Amino acid sequence: MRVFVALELPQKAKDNLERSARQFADFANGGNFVPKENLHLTLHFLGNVEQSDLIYVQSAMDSVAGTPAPTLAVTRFAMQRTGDIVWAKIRQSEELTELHRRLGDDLEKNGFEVEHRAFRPHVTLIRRKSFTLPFSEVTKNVQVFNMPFAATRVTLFESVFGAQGVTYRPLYTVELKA
Ligand code: 2AM
Repeated sequence: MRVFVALELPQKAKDNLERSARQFADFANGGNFVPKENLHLTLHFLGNVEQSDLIYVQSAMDSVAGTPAPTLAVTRFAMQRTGDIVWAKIRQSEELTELHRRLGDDLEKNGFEVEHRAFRPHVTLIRRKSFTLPFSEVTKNVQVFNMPFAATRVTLFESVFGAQGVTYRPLYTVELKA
């Protein structure tokens, strides 16, 4: 199964991102807007993992349970390097960096491969975007709701591909200390 570990976003944060996404939609020719309920911040993408190995992911997650919850805030909207994905960039913080590092270390100890390139915290909003104006013009019309919020839930999700597109099925959650 295709799995990843992510920070869940509080409902209010998802509502605000959805409000920005609706403003992007006014300038869109197409593109896949991520459904509000799918919005998340990936900490570690694991790819295909056998169901019987999920316990080792869970035990790595247990090692970060109760550690400080990062305070997140959207800094701006940006295009990912490939140019067809719109991200909400999330401000780096010590708690977030530390959570990402600790979880990565424990996943590696448990035998999983994690990416070592720089961690760029983001929430993907739109895939295969296509706008009627240059992106720099579009963003002038999109409000950034930058009120900080605590992300207290680290969840292991399975990506499930179905007729309705992709859905993320939560398999296991640990709580952080707010
Ligand atoms: P993205 O939002 O930047 O696309 C579920 O697909 C989650 O896993 C998404 O957050 C996605 O990141 C991330 N993901 C998917 N494939 C990935 C890969 N090959 N490397 C890193 N992250 C990936």
